[in-house]
Amino acid sequence: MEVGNQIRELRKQHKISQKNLANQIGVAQSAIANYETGLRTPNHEILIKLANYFDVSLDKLMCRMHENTNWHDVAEVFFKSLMHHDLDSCLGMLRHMMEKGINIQDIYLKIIKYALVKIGWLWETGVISVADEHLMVYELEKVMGYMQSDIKISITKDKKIMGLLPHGELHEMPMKLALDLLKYDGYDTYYLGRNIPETDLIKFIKDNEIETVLISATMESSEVHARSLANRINDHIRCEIYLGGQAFRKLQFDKEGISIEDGFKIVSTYQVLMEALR
Ligand code: B12
Repeated sequence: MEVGNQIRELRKQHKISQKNLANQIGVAQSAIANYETGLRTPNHEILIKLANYFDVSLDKLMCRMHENTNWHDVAEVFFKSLMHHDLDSCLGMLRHMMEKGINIQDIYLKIIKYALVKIGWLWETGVISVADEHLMVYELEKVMGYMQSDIKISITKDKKIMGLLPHGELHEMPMKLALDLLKYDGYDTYYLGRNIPETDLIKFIKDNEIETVLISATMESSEVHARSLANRINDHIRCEIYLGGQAFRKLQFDKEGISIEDGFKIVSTYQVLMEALR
């Protein structure tokens, strides 16, 4: 059941009209009507007011969490707060989910990734400007940072993992998402970005005893640079190298979601990488 249907159900159970409910919550009657028909999704603040008024948990109001989570609704509410640059609500939602024991991988891949893809879609369709796109991505990264400072991260796995971007690639978020997830999973991770002089890069790998290098390529034009970066690292030092990202989406993967090439592997998803590292 979607959040709108749930609001209607609860309103009927409490035998209250849309108008009265709107007065109690401090919104217009049309807002309640729009929530109920699914035309609009209430923001985090309104959801809390509704949950308090009906005396139900947010989980119940949103017909979720865990296995029954209605991820689309949750992701939409989060996205709406981000659109309004309401970072407190964004963070509040993520904190609430973590308190409820929702796993961090779901939060990243179903809420944060959803927001990134939706930002891209709104930009592509001309709904938001490049300026809005940049600001929202920046704010999203800030929310991810705050969230991290809330969690006690401990290194439990004896493997150091470094993340790089190929030459010309500006899409950092996919790599940062992967490294955060690995960090939450107990790996020691390092993000170095792009254009590190080769000698410095090799020295860093040696000095820090990095065992695994990840390279994320989003733009089609980055595919060739990602492969050449992997080959150049291989020329100097032996370490596991995994490539991933949208640039490889047309590649034929084996049934495990991996494509094995000379000196490195290309993986189709984060989950496949996590499995491969185990
Ligand atoms: C944010 C964003 C930007 C930001 C990046 C900011 C930052 N700090 O990262 C900025 C504004 C810089 C930007 C710039 C551009 N962008 Co842009 N951008 C996006 C957007 C909206 C989100 C990207 C993202 O983070 N997605 C979320 C991640 C988590 O999902 P993902 O990329 O699919 O990654 C998944 C897997 O591939 C995998 N994965 C990814 N990397 C790795 C690595 C490993 C090792 C593993 C295991 C897995 C893995 O895991 C992820 C989770 O499932 C996308 C829209 C979209 N649909 O993705 C466009 C998008 C990627 N951008 C696009 C374009 C065209 C551009 C520009 C050319 C725009 C322009 N005209 O200037 C420039 C080019 C920049 C450059 N040279 O790299 C196109 C790319 C088309 C293509 N594939 O060739 C997209 C798809 C938008 C579109 N539909 O047109 N962009």
